[in-house]
Amino acid sequence: MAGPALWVPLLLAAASAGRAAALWPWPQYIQTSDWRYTVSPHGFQFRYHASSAAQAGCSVLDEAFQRYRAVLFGSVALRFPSPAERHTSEKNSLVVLVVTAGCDQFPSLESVENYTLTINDEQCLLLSETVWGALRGLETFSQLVWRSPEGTFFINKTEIEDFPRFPHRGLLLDTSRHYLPVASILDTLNVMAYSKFNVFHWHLVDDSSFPYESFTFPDLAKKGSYNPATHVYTAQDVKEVIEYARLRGIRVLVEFDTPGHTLSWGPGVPGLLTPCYSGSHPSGTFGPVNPALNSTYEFMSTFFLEISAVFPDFYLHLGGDEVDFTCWKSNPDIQAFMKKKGFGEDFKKLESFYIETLLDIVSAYDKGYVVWQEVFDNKVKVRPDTIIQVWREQASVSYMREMELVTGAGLRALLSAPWYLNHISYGPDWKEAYTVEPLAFEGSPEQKALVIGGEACMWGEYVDSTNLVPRLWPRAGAVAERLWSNEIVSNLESAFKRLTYFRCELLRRGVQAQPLGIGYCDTEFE
Ligand code: CP6
Repeated sequence: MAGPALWVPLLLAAASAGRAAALWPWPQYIQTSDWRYTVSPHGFQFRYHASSAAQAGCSVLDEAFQRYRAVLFGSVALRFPSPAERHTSEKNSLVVLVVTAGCDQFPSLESVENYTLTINDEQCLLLSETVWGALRGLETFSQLVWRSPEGTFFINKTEIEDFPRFPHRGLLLDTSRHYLPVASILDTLNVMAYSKFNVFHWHLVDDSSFPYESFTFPDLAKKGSYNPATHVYTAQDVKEVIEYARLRGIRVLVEFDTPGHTLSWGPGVPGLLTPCYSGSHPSGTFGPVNPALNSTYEFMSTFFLEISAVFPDFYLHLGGDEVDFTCWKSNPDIQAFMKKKGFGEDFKKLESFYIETLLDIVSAYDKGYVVWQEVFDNKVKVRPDTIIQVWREQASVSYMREMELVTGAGLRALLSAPWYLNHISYGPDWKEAYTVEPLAFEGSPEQKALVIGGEACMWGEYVDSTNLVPRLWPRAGAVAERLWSNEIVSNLESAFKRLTYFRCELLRRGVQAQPLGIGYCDTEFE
């Protein structure tokens, strides 16, 4: 992990130079100075190094160059560079050298996001193993360029060597409790890239609505969405989200949560849900997916075959949370099935039977899976490469103890229990999210290595496109830095200054991020 010996991680001694002091998230190693260079927007270029494996035509980087040109100089009316500016264009550029191409691939859990950024008398050089690392470096570069009150652009002499602490840095959006327009999702992906998040966990459907337009089962959205004409994601929408995310180095981890949280599936798939009984008669209400019928598993096989093809990420999120047993208990067919299987009165065994069968189905499609912690708590037999997402905040078992238990069983873990952005309070609540230390549990180094990251969650019961942005930003940034930066980056004063600055930068970039406290932004109303 140690970088070149002369490099000091600047942690408490916040660099005074230029804007390096304001980077968010903070890089692993940085050395910066007061020495600065001017950057002229007119002649500035992003260029591929002659020995770069990626060259012009690399979609991921070509498009990133365009985006970052707009982020850097969008407010400047560009004119043709003067002869003097053309003369200096050699140096007035960021040269990008990527070691392995892979411009047409999708990012994955294994993607290497390391990069180094060198700004000195000779050059501005961004060096990375992959295009995904180059994207992270471009974002850092865009945060290093600053503008004097006179309007001149500068960048300070700087050396950065950077890489993420955790490979899975996710943000969950819930598009079932409220439909989120595709534009809201794309806007969120942009800001995720600004803060180096790399997984969009799409909690696509739930009890309230089924906005996913399935081509195998069109009735699901036709009968289960709020409005099949307006409140659905078409195949085209889904493609657009996946590609927009890819171009920003973000994976789309889609969740189809079963057997609970499935009421919206009922109208589109007759017989899928368990009819609840009151006494000896069906009450007319429905419970979780019916685990006692072969037809349920036939449906799931076909449905997840489609999902496996539509979503390119190796992982699917299969849910498995909060299964309410009341309806199962009331139903005589389920009772008979329990008896036949010898489950006794233990409905966790029934739940496990369902999940195990589902996991086998999905495994056969060459997909890995993430599940909520109940699947582990209820002792479901899972593949050793299963990822368990720890979400329960106020349980008999604390979330840190749960992390210990999950990793103790040799399974990989994701932490989200302390990171509910939908919860709000009056005050600087970003600090609670920021001060979480994901590895602060009792365990061996091998256990700690099984923590692959975490996710900030924005559950949608009280959130739609009207309040999503200020509720997400800049608070999600606190989680982003915890998952990217070194564990020792924990000084609250430095974080407050930098996050405040980051929030002002978000405003400048057109993101309606809420304030962290009393104050103002220099660039407001520009
Ligand atoms: N929706 C779904 C939710 C929650 C979960 N699943 C949830 C409930 C309470 C808290 C956090 C999350 N709103 N489908 C649990 C993963 Cl505190």
